[in-house]
Amino acid sequence: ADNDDENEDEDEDEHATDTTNTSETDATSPPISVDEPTGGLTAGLDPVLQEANGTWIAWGDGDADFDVTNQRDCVRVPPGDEDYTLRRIDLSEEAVDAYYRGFSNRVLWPLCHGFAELVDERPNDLEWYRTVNERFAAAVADHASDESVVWLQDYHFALAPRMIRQAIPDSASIAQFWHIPWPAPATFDYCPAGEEVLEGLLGNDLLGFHVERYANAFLDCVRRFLPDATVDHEQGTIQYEGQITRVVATPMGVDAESYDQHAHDADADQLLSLFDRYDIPRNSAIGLGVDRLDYTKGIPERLTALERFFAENPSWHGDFTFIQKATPSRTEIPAYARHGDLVRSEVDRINRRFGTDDWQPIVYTEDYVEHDDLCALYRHADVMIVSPLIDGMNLVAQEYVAASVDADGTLLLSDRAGAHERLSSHALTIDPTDVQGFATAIDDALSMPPQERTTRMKALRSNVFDGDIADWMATQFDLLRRVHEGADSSNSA
Ligand code: GDG
Repeated sequence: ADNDDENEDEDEDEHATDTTNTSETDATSPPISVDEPTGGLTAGLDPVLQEANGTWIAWGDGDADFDVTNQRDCVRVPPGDEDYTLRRIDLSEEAVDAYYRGFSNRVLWPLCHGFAELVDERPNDLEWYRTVNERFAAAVADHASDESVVWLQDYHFALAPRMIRQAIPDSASIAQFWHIPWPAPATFDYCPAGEEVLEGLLGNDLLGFHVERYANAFLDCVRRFLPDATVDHEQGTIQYEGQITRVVATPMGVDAESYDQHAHDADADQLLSLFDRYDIPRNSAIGLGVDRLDYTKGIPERLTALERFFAENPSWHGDFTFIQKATPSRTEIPAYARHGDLVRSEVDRINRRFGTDDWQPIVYTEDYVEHDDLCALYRHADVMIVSPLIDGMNLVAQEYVAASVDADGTLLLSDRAGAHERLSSHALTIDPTDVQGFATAIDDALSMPPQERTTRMKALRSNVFDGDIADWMATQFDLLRRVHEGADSSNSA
């Protein structure tokens, strides 16, 4: 099911919680059609929910407005099998604006990414964030029993765990995965209701981050802002008001098999039609960037480095084309609107500077790219550039690797992405703000001997396949079970 309100990545905007053991049914349901997204968290959760006969609680609009039209908020899915319940929380436009575009994305998102200067809280945002967290907590309480496992996704639910803890039996397990970075105390200090946010998250039995750095920053913040909490950095545990929360780093993977399979299926004709669609000379080498249009993704810095590269390497004019797929995101928020304008004007300027009648150095598109086309682009991109200024993980880097079935491409990866901790040994590391170093790395990637390219990519591929989304999912539930049973005394996660 697609609960997405902005046609963004399904991973980020699920706003979902899951509980097991529901008996909810609706025998009078009219037929429901379900789009199954390929790869990503949604696809990963689906089999888990089916096996657990659980409940998926989410909000969303567009095609998912079955509850509004049919006056009900629970349906059994998937059609035909009806293994689990999808419960929809209907939010008013005012609620979405204040809770989602407000406190979540004007406050927590910039703050957690270290952009304190972009925090832009409006008067009702926090109150709506509380209200929506309460509504989700109440919905969880409706469905949960004392054997339930409750799993919350992301920063849209910082307050809900404590509310759920207060509403359901003590023996239920509550876990959360925080998909974005966690800031150092000096930055978190700017968080409105910062103590309430920390207390909310300490309702969890298990709190997961992508990398150790974020988990440690969370422990540091609790130590600094909740003096009554007992923080054990060694064990990664926090005791607060009688509750123990285990804080872990569990890097998320992608559905590597699926990207591999789709990339294998992408034949030469599909690639040629993409070259035609984007007006790229047939013999051009390809560089690729795939990002939400977000100020954290380092797109302007990437364009500056490409400009330097083209200025220094006229021999590549006409022979190397960079495709930037940018997905418009949160466009109602001024910082995003300004950022989009900046990116578009930079692309125009660079294309005017170097472009000819037959060739544009940068092909820029905001159109949605179908999954199989994306896999074809990944497979055939000679250079993939992932250059965030900061990023919780960055799945695109891993998707590129999983789809590089010919092992002949090179990944340029920012040292500020969580993914760098997994892939640094065989990617080319870049500092996104070092223009000259970045431009040189593009040149290095394009002129790398084929043998080295293949060696690097094969090593990256075994890393990505060894820690895929299924492993990640299994780790979450295994840890939660161990934590809940009190059997987990190591800090080796
Ligand atoms: C957050 C964190 C963390 C994009 N355009 C198209 C398309 N996409 C897909 C990509 C990828 C996803 O969007 C983007 O995922 P990222 O991980 O790169 O970034 P965020 O959206 O910021 O995600 C991030 C993630 O949560 C998971 O924890 O890694 O750090 O910020 O899957 O493929 N897919 C298709 N067409 C497009 O045009 N098919």
